[in-house]
Amino acid sequence: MPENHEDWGFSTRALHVGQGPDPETGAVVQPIHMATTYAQQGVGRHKGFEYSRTGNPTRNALEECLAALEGAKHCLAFASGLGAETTLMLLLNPGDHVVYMEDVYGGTFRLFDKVLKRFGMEFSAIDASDLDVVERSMTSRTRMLWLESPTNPLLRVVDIDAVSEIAHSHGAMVCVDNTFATPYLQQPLHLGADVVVHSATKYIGGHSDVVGGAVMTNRDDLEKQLRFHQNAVGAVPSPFDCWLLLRGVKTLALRVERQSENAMAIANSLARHSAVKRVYYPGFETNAQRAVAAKQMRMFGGMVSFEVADEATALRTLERLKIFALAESLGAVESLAEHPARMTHASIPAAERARAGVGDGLIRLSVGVEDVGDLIADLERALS
Ligand code: P1T
Repeated sequence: MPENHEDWGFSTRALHVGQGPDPETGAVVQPIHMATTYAQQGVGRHKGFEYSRTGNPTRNALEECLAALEGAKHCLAFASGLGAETTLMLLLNPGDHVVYMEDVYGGTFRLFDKVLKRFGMEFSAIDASDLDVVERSMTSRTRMLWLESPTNPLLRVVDIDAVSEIAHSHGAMVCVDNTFATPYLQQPLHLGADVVVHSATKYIGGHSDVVGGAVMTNRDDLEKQLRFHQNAVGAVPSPFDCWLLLRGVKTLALRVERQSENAMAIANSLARHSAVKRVYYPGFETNAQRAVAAKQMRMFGGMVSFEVADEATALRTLERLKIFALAESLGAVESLAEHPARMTHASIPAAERARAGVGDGLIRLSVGVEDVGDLIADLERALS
């Protein structure tokens, strides 16, 4: 790896950090190291690898590359976003209190509510876009503030810099799930966060063909504990999955630029449609945190949500789409559409969903890289 990669632009790092011509063969693409174990010259004398759960050269390459993209000192790769989240949360202890943004991915809520609460951790859901609410939610036992920004599915934006200052003044660490923004659009560690989490299944992979996760941090103390847990818990990605993620990430900037442009055009077109009650897009004038989004994001991202009259209208619209696939997940080159209340956020009880503002008439779009005119025409036809 070149030594001066800190000076490189984002895409140069995406293509070259952790990778590069193989010193033995000259291959310009990172090899897939499938070996589960490594021969030792004598007990404990080896070339840096012993057993593939503990360390694998293809995974190392991915971790180096993703660390460089997020502007982080350390990255640890996992078998899924939730594998990354679970391993991270195991740093906490029974009795520890976690404050989290109320509008998060349903699977994150399920992990907190149905799994970690059983082990004595306590969770409070808040609107972290309101700084007074963040301040009031901190207790002497609060160890972590957990954010998504933009959130899933309402695309609310949190001022990462401001909330990090509040959390740190109470001795709590800040974790940002940066899945929706991607490291290309937003780098939370530079805004004061202690840890970043990704579902790499989404924009990092980018092609709907690999499930993965990652945790990044600049803190050596956290890296040491996380590295221990990565091995002790074992939710590691396969070498082939690491290779697919490395291949996907090379075009992250290109894809996200096109997706952001397409999403902005779609948000504008939906806002003019008589069947649409409300559009949620961080770059949209109606978004209360547009100024914060503009301050901390390079562009506004490829996700758009909107409300139609009711559930029946939402389901009918989704079934009539032809280019947008009716599917969970997001961040891929092809456009996807889904119904959060019945799909990605169904694990959140109806009352809590309603409190967070995730209504039955809500549709979430993951805008791909297709020709935007075709996407707008698809939506208009489905809404007619
Ligand atoms: O699916 P997995 O790789 O385990 O990642 C979980 C996850 C974590 N964080 C955010 C913000 C996410 O959106 C997800 C997964 N989300 C979906 C599958 C979805 O359609 O929203």
